[in-house]
Amino acid sequence: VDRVLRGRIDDRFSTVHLGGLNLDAREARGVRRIKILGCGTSYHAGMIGAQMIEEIARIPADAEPASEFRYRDPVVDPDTLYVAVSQSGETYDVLAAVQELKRKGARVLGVVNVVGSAIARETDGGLYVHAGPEVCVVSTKCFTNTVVAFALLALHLGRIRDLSVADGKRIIEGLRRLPSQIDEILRDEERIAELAASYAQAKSMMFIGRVRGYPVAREASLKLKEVSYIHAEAYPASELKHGPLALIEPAMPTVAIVPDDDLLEKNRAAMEEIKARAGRILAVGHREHPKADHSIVVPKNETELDPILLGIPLQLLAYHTALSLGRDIDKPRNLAKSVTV
Ligand code: F1P
Repeated sequence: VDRVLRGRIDDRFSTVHLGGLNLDAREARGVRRIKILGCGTSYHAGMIGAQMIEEIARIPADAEPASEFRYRDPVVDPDTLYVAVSQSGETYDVLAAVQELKRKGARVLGVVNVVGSAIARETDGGLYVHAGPEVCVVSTKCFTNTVVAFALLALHLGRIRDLSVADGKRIIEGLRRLPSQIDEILRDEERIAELAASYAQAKSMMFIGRVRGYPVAREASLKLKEVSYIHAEAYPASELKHGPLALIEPAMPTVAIVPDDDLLEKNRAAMEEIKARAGRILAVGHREHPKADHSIVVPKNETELDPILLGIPLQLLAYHTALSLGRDIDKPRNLAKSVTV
């Protein structure tokens, strides 16, 4: 990890690039803002990454779909570090955004899975996420690995800046616990499959989450759409009352991302609003939720790292929903493995 993060690009790596961040401590301290760009699942991983960078490194950060960014003649700020995210490294919208940024003199890093891909070659440095090949069209393990890569980036930047030694150690220990906690989630697969079969008849589903839970809700809804073709909407839980509550009724189940964090009470209140309108709720968090009809419980980690584990049962939920509907999960209709036009 340290080698990947600390290394500067070495000439030996120049044909594949991404040999390291290519950012020394002085440069890293000078970063005033981080802007993350990606499409689809990679955009959602970037949203989580932006939150981790804000929480752990205390650098203002946000994510935007690269497909929007490239068309709006963006103002490029020299103190902003841009990060392009892509599983395939070939997605044209991301590549075009990188080229536009480079043309305007920005420094762009990549967080990419496929070694030597076009985006990896165009960026000034960055991280390979080493998820291995994604054999199916939709990105799953790469999503998880990309979020872990962002946690490492946040930790690295935090350590160069003001992150305390104790917090750094706490996050490292949290990262070390992930593999066994992921195994624990995977052991729950049979129950998740049963839940998926019971929700698979829905015509439409709502996904809600607040702050760390919101990008997880977005990715879960995208995964469900992509492989099961069930219509799914994701909203920040606090936006429910600004309109989407009108959609809640018994035929519109809600998947609520409700981790044990400082927002738990607020999230419980959102579940009450849904129950008051006879909505069915599947809660995903760190405990059984009496207000929900069903709960999926994932192991608790450090709060900043919660999104990593919360996403995994939702990938399984989408997979088993699609399976129970007889969909071709590896080759969903109308989707390309990488969108190169
Ligand atoms: C981005 C992406 C995928 C999505 C689909 C189309 O790909 O939007 O997230 O599942 O395959 O492309 P990438 O830039 O991460 O390779």
